[in-house]
Amino acid sequence: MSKQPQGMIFDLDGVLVDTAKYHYLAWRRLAAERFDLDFTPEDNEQFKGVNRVACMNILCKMAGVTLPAEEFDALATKKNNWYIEYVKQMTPDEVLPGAREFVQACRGAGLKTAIASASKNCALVLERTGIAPLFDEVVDGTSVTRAKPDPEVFVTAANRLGLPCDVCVVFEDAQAGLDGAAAGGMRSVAIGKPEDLTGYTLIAPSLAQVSVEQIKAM
Ligand code: B16
Ligand code: MG
Repeated sequence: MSKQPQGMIFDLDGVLVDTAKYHYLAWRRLAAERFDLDFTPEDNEQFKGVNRVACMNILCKMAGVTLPAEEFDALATKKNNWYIEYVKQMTPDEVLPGAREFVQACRGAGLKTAIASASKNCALVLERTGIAPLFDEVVDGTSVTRAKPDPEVFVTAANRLGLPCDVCVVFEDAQAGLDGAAAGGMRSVAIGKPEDLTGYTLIAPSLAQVSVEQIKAM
């Protein structure tokens, strides 16, 4: 029998906040400007949960080019600057439906909470949306070296919460993140559609459709 969950580890983009659309718009602009590529929402699925350098590698592969390191870095920076412009305009309204309420309910039930995000812009997103006080720990792309699906970001979050991985549950919208949770020996709740995702313990369209009772019964 599985152990009772004690730690809730949340991905940021696409689970707690609606920033996935801004990443998409910035990659789409770069793909059009530099490679004359039409970057579709389907292409974007591969970019979810994956760190910036890994996303650039996928884009170069899609365009069929190998870039010198200097241009590679310059393009990644350009995309990031566009993304930051969007994030600077964010308001607390862009916290996803049910997210604040669900995290609060978890804390009210005595569960520990953490963020595990690939993003190096996590601090700015938290500042704009005001949700940082809801979390005991934040682990982001500035404190880990290996990209999801490597479990490093989730295992680091569990360690910082002072909990073993088998009592932690990961909430993720990206396949790379669900794979990372499984590799770290954690149960997971997929946020999204069953046709896009696999390898999870539970699935729901958003945190508005998940209850603490369901998690405790996992
Ligand atoms: P940045 P998450 C991820 O955040 C995004 O899903 C992914 O699309 C993005 O490329 C990655 O962060 C890196 O973000 O360029 O801001 O460092 O879903 O792990 O919270
Ligand atoms: Mg995500």
